[in-house]
Amino acid sequence: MAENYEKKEITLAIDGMHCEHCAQTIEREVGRLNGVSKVYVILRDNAAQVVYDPNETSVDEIIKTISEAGFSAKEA
Ligand SMILES: [Cu+2]
Repeated sequence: MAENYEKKEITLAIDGMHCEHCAQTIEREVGRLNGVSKVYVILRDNAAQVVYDPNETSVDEIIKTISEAGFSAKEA
């Protein structure tokens, strides 16, 4: 583990989820990003909690990944 390892947690508001499958797609795609250590999607709140290392990825990259999966996201 790098010495400059950091953890940040963000909550994103997600638009476009219809079912548990959508939630799982987001969890899988965001979970694939380098630096993401935890992603938890709450379907009924249209929200996602992500724990990530800002040295390895960024909120912009996480949001872009969610858009590429077919949903829209913004910081809550
Ligand atoms: Cu769905």
